[in-house]
Amino acid sequence: MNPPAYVKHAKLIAWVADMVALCKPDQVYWCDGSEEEYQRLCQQLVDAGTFKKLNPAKRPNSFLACSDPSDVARVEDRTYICSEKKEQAGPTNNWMDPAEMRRTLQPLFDGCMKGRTMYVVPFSMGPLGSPIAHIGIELSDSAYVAVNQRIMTRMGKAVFDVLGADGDFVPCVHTVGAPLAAGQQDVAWPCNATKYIVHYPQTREIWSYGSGYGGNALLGKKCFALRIASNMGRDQGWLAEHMLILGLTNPQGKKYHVAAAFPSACGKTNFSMLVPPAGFDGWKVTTIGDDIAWIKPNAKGELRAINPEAGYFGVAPGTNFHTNPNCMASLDKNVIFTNVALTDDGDVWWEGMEKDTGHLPDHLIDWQGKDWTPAIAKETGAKAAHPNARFTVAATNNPALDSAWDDASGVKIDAFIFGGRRSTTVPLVTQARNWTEGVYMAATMGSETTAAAAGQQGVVRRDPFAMLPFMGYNMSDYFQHWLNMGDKLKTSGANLPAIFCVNWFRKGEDGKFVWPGYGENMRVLKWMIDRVEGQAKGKENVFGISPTYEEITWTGLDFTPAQFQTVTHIDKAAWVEELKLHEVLFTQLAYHLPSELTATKAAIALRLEA
Ligand code: SAT
Ligand code: MN
Repeated sequence: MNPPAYVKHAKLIAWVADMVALCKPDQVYWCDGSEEEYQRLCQQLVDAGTFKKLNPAKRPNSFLACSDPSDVARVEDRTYICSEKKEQAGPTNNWMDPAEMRRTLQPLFDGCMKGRTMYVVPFSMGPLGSPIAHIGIELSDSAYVAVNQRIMTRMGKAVFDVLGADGDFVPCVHTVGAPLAAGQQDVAWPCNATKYIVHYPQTREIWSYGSGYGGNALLGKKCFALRIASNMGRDQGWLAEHMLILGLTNPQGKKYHVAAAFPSACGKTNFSMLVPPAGFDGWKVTTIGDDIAWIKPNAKGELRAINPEAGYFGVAPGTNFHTNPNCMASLDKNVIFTNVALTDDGDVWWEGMEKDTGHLPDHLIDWQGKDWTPAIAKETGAKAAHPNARFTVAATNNPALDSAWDDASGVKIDAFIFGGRRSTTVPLVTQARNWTEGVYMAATMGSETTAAAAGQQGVVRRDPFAMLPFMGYNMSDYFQHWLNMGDKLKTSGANLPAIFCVNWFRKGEDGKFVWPGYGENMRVLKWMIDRVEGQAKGKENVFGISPTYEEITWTGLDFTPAQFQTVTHIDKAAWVEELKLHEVLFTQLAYHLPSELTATKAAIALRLEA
């Protein structure tokens, strides 16, 4: 129960005591982050039936967890931003008055950990002690959360050294919402049908109830690193973004850093681990982060970025040696898999792996524990792995890990990329002519929804900056924050990063993707670097600058000018419709919407008419 002697932070100790009094766990366990502890907790999860240990000859030190079928993704409609006023949360967030929310949660949290252990999980988002990093303490009654947090964050004892006696931390309370009565048998994946994922931006607190899954439960990720951190960033003059960060080194050894925003499950992990295709000898892509970037301007006006996470919680289905060889190599040991299928020899399998082996397995146990065979799949359409099945793996497993990934001062961002999943309308790549036009592109991004969130898939929704589910305050104020950041950097005389918008997902008349994607995206990256270096002229279109066919390096790929036309052409009629949808968004976001954005839209409309 008592904190270890190395915890010197009176306020933290008092808060934990308060939470123990509220949640009433049977035991309190302070995580130290050691390997011994990790092994012990994993074994405990095996004994509880939550984890299955995989065949060590096939997947050393790896485990499979299968969740309750009702608890497989983030629950956006149960996610709340409880700022003081509704306008501060803005029209894109669920809001409840903080006092009312506290009254709602109080009875739910009262005794919620009965019969369970409360794990005290100290973690740093970002390199320990980095000026860009911040600390959180998660209290959770889930050992699954504790072991995942050890991979996903810098978790353990050393955090208390950084925190000292009075350092700042974000308090995060998480419960699966399934107290156990005396003698009651636990289930393999406890959770509750009632779920609340609650953020109090003013007091920088996170309270999560009822789910054990991913972004609902690993509170360092979306809850802290995006929703709470976006508030910190606005107040303190930095950016918390849903972006991967990659390093790109050219054959001459010059290195660039690119941060790219895509909605969940649109290939950020693949892009961050990209292997350059044939014809790009001497080019190297290295990973700094695959999901989240914290970006702070330094004294020189450079934007310095860190990856606040220490691991990847990536989508397994679709991952194979063609789409992401570095990721497959990362997954060969020390992995926690969630909701993939189990093979008869104790390994894992998911849809997409048949592309590597050339055939489907004869038999599997699917993510719900049922028999799976190709015949059953054909008849019922049953997926062996849930479409949002995930792996949790340490960044240090990644063979393409950037040497600066753990650098406390971050890396300098040279370009931003914003990408949605759109089967029509949006061309392969466009560069904004200036910062404001870039912010406009990011603000009006649209994307077809994916399995990363519970609900209908494949419908186009506006997803500004790929932040729609992760914005911790009013979206329009966030646009303003980006515009202000540009102004500030300009006045400091710094070179602003270039801004590009991409769409890998355009489809042809046959309904198939036209652009080959994956490693071939290197061709687009190279054009971006040529633009940054002033070596590609590009051509102006109604809303930015796009490449000519000749400006793209095509060595090793058979991609005709006609195909290029299909993925790049701007259909004026479609854009007239698209602008109407921007108008719908701007009407929704009218409160505090920066006038620069409406002016940019008007300018595009004029060019469309011309
Ligand atoms: O479940 S998570 O929120 O962690 C993953 C995602 O949506 O990208
Ligand atoms: Mn994400």
